[in-house]
Amino acid sequence: MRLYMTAGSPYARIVRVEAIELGLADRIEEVPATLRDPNSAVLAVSPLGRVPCLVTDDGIAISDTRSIAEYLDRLHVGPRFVPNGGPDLWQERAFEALAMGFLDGCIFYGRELGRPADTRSPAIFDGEVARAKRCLDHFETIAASIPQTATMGPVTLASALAYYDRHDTGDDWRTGRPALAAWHAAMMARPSFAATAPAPKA
Ligand SMILES: N[C@@H](CCC(=O)N[C@@H](CS)C(=O)NCC(=O)O)C(=O)O
Repeated sequence: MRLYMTAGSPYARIVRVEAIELGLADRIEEVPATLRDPNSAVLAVSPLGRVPCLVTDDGIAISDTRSIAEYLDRLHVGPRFVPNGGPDLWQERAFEALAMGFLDGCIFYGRELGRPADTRSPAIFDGEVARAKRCLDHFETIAASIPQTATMGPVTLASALAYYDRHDTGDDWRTGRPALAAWHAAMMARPSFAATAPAPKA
């Protein structure tokens, strides 16, 4: 299998962490791609040009993090990475959706941050920052009950927070959110997160 990715993509990181946690990493060749580039390697396999994009051994190009996560999950025997049953299924799915929505919002404002200040849309930027802060406050209130497990929801939130660390708005999200900070530190200590950490920003 080939996984088109960038080292900095928090979405790609979710499935890269999963691959390590499930013992599948040696079956996956990581192919670095560029973004928003007409010459990007990923455009040879997907017109979307987004990462992650997994090309299966059957030649199917899957360009959606959750679908890739499910695909990889079915390649192994053992505890599920993507919960698909059990009494807590909808709680887990609801949490996962919040974590993914938080990540989507962070990407939105991270993109705005990357634009020259005088071309940013204050309404979009401020709205996304407000959304992120509401989510962070919510995650702080439930941090004690978020499992520190290699499963879809927790890995998504941990990857999103690591992205937030690199594209923050100038204020430290850990201030006033000690439970979430401790939870995140525990997740980041997993070898799978250490192995997928992007290079520090110059
Ligand atoms: N909903 C997609 C989002 C993937 C995504 O937006 N990836 C970013 C990199 S972090 C990307 O490829 N951006 C380039 C673009 O949108 O053209 C998923 O879950 O995989």
